[in-house]
Amino acid sequence: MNELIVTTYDWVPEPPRGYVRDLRIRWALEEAGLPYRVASTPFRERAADILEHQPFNQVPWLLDGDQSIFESGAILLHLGEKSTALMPSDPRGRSTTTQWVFAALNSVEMAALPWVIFQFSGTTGDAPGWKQIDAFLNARLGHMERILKNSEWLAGAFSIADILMADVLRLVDRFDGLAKHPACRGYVARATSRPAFVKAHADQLAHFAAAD
Ligand SMILES: N[C@@H](CCC(=O)N[C@@H](CS)C(=O)NCC(=O)O)C(=O)O
Repeated sequence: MNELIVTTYDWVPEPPRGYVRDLRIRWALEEAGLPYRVASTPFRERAADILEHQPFNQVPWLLDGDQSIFESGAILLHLGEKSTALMPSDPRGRSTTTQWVFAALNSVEMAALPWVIFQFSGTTGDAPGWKQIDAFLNARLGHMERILKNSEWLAGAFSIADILMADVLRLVDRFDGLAKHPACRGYVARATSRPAFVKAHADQLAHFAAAD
């Protein structure tokens, strides 16, 4: 098997630590027990070659031998092919997992991200657009609440879909956005108590702290 290398920044300021998206990749690799190493690219002065790997000048990307893959969702789908701990191997199970991967990114993260930007910038309350964004996210959370009341994981067994959905929801939880959605909150707690998440999270914090 090719060597798997996850690239993230060498350092980031405190607020995003524990939430930089290389965590999604580390988490999946830990769940699958696949060997990997982590490489760094400078955060402050972006390296010229970053755009060869990530066209939006961001992290993470994965090297699998001579193949370079960006977008955390695409990387997880790629890794899903390597382990049934991440994605079932039967066509029905794969399609179910894939639909929830897209739901996490395109239906929930799409609503969560603008909400989180308002929170990070401290401009909620009467700020123009806030009420609409808050209502948009809460409508999506209402549907996730109904689903998660009856399901431990999204696609039957734990999968890459749960890595993405739980990672999206835990950023909302950071700003107490799940207070009215106890099933979503329970799901985040369930996912983030998994040993693979705990290790991935601790490893990311240690990686950035080592560069302080
Ligand atoms: N859709 C991309 C988003 C990547 C992304 O937002 N990366 C952040 C870190 S989590 C980043 O590099 N931010 C710095 C920047 O945008 O300059 C993915 O899921 O991989």
